[in-house]
Amino acid sequence: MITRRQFLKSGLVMSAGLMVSPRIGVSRVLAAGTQTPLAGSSIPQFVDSLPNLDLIHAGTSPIELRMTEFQAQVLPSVFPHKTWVWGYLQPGQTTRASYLGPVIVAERGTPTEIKWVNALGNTADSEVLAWVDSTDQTMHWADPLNGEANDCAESVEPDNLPTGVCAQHYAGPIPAVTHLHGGEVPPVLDGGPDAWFTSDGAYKGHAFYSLDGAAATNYAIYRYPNVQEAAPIWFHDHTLGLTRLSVYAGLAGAYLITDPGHPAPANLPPLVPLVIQDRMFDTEGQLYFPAGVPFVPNPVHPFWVPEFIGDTIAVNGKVWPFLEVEPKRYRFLFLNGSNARGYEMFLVNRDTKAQGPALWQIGTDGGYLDAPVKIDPNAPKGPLQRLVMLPGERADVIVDFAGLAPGTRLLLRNIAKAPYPNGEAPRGNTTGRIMEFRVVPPTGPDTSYDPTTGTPLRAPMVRLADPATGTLAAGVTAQKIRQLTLNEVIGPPTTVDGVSYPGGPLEILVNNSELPGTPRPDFTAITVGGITTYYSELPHEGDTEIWEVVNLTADAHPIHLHLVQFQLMNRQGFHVNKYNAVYAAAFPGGTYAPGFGPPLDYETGNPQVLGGNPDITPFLQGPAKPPPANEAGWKDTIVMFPGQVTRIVVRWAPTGLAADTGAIDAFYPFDPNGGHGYVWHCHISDHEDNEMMRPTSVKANHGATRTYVQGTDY
Ligand SMILES: [Cu+2]
Repeated sequence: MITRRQFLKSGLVMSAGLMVSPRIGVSRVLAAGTQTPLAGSSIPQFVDSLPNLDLIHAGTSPIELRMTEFQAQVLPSVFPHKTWVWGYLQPGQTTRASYLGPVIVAERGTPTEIKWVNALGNTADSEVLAWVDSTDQTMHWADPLNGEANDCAESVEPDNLPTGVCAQHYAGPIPAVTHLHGGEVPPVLDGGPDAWFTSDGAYKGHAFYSLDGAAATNYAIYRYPNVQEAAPIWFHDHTLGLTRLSVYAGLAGAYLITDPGHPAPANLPPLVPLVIQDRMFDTEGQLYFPAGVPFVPNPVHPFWVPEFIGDTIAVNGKVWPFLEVEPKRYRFLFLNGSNARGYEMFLVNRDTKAQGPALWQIGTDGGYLDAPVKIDPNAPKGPLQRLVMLPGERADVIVDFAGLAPGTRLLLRNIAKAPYPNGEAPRGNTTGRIMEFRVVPPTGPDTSYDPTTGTPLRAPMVRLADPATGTLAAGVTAQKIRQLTLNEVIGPPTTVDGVSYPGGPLEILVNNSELPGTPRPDFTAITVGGITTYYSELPHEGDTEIWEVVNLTADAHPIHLHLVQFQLMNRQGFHVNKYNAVYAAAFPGGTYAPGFGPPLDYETGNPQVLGGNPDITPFLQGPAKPPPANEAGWKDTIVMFPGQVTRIVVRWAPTGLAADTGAIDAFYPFDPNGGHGYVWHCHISDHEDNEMMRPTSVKANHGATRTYVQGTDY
């Protein structure tokens, strides 16, 4: 009997063509087959109005949020079934209109203490079939029972794995952990993949933390410092190997940091969150998640799909809602909370087919832009024609409905292919539609902030990258340059019941390294809670680094770094085939070795830069393109296109520090250093769940050390 982990390794060898194709039996692998999919095209649209999300103004009192299973009317109310979902409920709540939320509004300078309670129960009691019937224990995942729940009888084993390798869905207490996405927080409050804890309080990941010092509980108390600039950040589940399913079940909400010291422009229209997520349903109205054959004949991970692409669009937890708007300005916070689907969005008049009005973007992941950026479907072809968002990204947007007659109906359209940008086009009548806006008579004049005036949105932001030139901004020095790759590991072709399938993805990697990494002389072993992880990105607090990420895969990936907001410097094409040949040849033995890490020594393999990869410079093609205006702000998640090098400037320090602050003088107001640290990863949750994630641990500032008192120093 070999372990799952060993088998994964053997699967990777197989991907290099050294083993024969596995035997796959369709009939019993269809674990999700107890559900009958409901075609998205059969669901009526624009029946219900957009749900309001619960709002919590965080003060100085602690907040409690309980991860709870409940039923919500996710499908249109004409549909006879409610949907079992998971959400963060407040004490006393047993249900809620939307699984999403709440929206927490916190003030900079006032910490927010949240008790995250895992009240999700046991898989045996859960009605969320999309979660229960899609977990894949062959993956590197939380595994609370240490494989005990994995002991399955031969008779129920999926046939597509060798005898002795068991791939039952998980049965046991449900693990969860909440990550504050975009938050500048100490590592113990990051809520990363190894900080999970189970609903029965009996099991925890090795990075578990609770402010009260509890060793193992069904809750974690985090006291967020709220020291960063105003920003529309959010929170969601981040459990190792389960994020795609737990967020799909509903675990996500928004967290808006406001800054009384640097107020927003006067009279911004009230903010309406628009959290966009694709979903699938079964004929009973329950969430459906395709897992395993025949979707992906995967010889390594039988229940994992490389990208979940749903046939239905939900906004704020409601399938195809409408929103009544007066002919005036509205402010929308767009958040792509999907697993894998990207969106290219614009408004169109349903009756006249005229495109518009324009979307005026006023903010990005990390806060306000300096000035509004017009995204206009009638503009010349280019990046400012449509609002492009991959999972994890936010866009703060003003739309002016003025001049539209009551009764006008506008569609929010999506034309992004999935997977982005070269996959299948969305269907015009289903996934090409996000929601409808209906104009109603005005109730008064509009005195709100007008983005067309160009009135600055803020004191000019600190610039690490110069958006005009696509280079480092004046006064900025980079202490390190890392050149890192994005890799997709493709398995061998398979034949299922006489049908041939091309090899599909087995796992997706950053810098060809799995999350835990492998022992190498150029990786640093850090052991926390008895678990050793091999780190390669160990930045110093205060340092500014340029990350040049070379996308060797066929798809775009939204790459997300924890702790920091960074800036996009530029994007540049490269000759993929020529580079790939040199890249593969650089591995020991001269052929690409999945999961090996970079082919060369991380520190010294490329004398120019860190990362351990053959230098990309000789293979670059065309000019380095500066960021489009709406991406030239603080970002924590950025789209990295296939066939391109995406260069970002990452300063391991707060965003507000002047650009010319010396590295030895740049500190967080809390201790970001040491220990288990953070992660950086692809925000396609199907990818991050399958190894497209690496640890980072911040090392002490090169300069003067400071004494922090963890938990009370902010
Ligand atoms: Cu990805």
